[in-house]
Amino acid sequence: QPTDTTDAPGYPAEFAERYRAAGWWRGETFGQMLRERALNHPDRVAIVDPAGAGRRWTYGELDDRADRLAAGFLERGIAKGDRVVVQLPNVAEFFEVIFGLFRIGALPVFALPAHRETEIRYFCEFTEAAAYVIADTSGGFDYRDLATKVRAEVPTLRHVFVVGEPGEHTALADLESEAREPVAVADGPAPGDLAFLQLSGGSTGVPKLIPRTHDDYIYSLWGSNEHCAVDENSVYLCALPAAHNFPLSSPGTLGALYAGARVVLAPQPSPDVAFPLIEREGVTITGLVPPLALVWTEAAPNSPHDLGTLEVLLVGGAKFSEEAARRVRPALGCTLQQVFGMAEGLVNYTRLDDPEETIVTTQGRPISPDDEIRVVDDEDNDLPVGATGHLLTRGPYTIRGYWRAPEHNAKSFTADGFYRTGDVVRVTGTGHLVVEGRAKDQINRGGEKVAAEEIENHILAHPAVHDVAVVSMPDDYLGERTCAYIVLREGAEPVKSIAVKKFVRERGLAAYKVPDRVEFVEEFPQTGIGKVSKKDLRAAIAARLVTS
Ligand code: J2J
Repeated sequence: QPTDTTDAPGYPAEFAERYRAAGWWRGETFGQMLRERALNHPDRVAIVDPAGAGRRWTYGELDDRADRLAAGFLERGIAKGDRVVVQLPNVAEFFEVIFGLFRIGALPVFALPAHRETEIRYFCEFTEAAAYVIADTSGGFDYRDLATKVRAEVPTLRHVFVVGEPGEHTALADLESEAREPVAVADGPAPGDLAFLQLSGGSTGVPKLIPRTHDDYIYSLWGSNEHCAVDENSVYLCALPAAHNFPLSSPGTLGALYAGARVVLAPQPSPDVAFPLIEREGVTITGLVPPLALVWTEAAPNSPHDLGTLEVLLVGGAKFSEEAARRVRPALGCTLQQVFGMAEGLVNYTRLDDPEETIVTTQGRPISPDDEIRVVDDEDNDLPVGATGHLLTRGPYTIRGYWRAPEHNAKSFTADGFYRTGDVVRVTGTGHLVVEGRAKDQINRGGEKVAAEEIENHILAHPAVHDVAVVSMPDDYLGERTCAYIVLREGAEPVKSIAVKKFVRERGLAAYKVPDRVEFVEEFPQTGIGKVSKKDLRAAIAARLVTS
């Protein structure tokens, strides 16, 4: 059963055959994978959730819970192909929910805990979601109120399931207990079917959705496991938000579960929360974005906790400076593994046995021998090895198009199916990639991606604003932060920076999208062809930061 080509361009038959013949696509589904692990080692611990009194779910228990939830979803009329927006913090229920959905072939849509009304409403509306799964409260925020608002606005949204106290919605625990018959794996999705929709970092007005199949994503998991030496003895600490593609799949929680390893959930990535967990659970591998990796390397030498079990620290999501990279091994006593990945597919790792110089100066090389890499100029001409240019890629776990976005796909993919990553890279003689910059209109705020256009659209809604351009500005901690340059309407009353930030926040956006700084100007610098020159704006704000 092929991918539904009306929603998402699938892999052309010749490529699918090749990836299957090469052994990359193993013909497995997530539902089947968990069932097999549960049969082989039911009593091994799969998930450790230290929140509250602490919980340890074995593979047998996780499988059983996923089964009961799957049956519960079906009883409520949630069926194969339906979309379910999942917005949970790092709690064990995240895994029973997604495996319950995987098992019946319903598609989780992975929202982040930081998302607010505007984003959630969009995900629910655009995907015509049948259900929305939340925690009651987390990080001081009540998701039930958010769900009430969104439910009133989105007619397709028939159910809200709540981990914890349900309020006016349905408790996830009730859904589980009502269920009786386990769902047969055979009734679920086929390996070539979509498994879920992941969010793109994006550079457009609204985030694009990334359709991933069981076959392709599972390859990225076991491929990652091989390069990161994850096996059944590994203990993976999930310190970043679990739904993000990096901690989910590189090799992440799902890679660890594929290997029959143990997943430890950290409610927070800070050293005071994570270090005791590393010591107590014997964590061997984890993944961090660069700002957190810096915090960890600074905290480790003075920490009372023994981090001796930690073998590998993956760092990715944004460029990790060579200087910071050099500090990892001395401070943490483990191997740094740089990872340059994207939710659309391609993931690169430095190899554990690469020379130290390669580990600290490159962002790794692709998982698969069948990952095709092109580095091109502005006209799509291939550049010689070593030259810096646009990265295009195609391969056994890289999508061929976004979900329900044919117009955008025509721009983001070449006619022969290469994804235009928007990253500017060069390839070294050993085939390692070095990220040199970015051509997409995005700000990478320490791994959190902000699409300039999305924020610009919100700021444009302000009555005093005539025009706006959102650009990155350098930042010691996050690498980049956002700066909104604003031209006010003629005759408009002056507006304060803080009022602009408040305005954006009140439109119901994730806090990380609120501009860090606002600058008012009379007009924007122009490029030769009369477009706003963001390059000049970036240079202007960088210069101002140096002098102030
Ligand atoms: C520079 N830029 C990087 C790196 C990602 C593993 C790791 C990360 C992601 C991720 C992921 C970078 N150096 N080491 O999905 O599985 C920037 C690039 C890239 C974009 C993708 C994974 N690692 N980036 O970050 O979909 O610009 O995935 O195109 O969030 O992050 O962002 P995202």
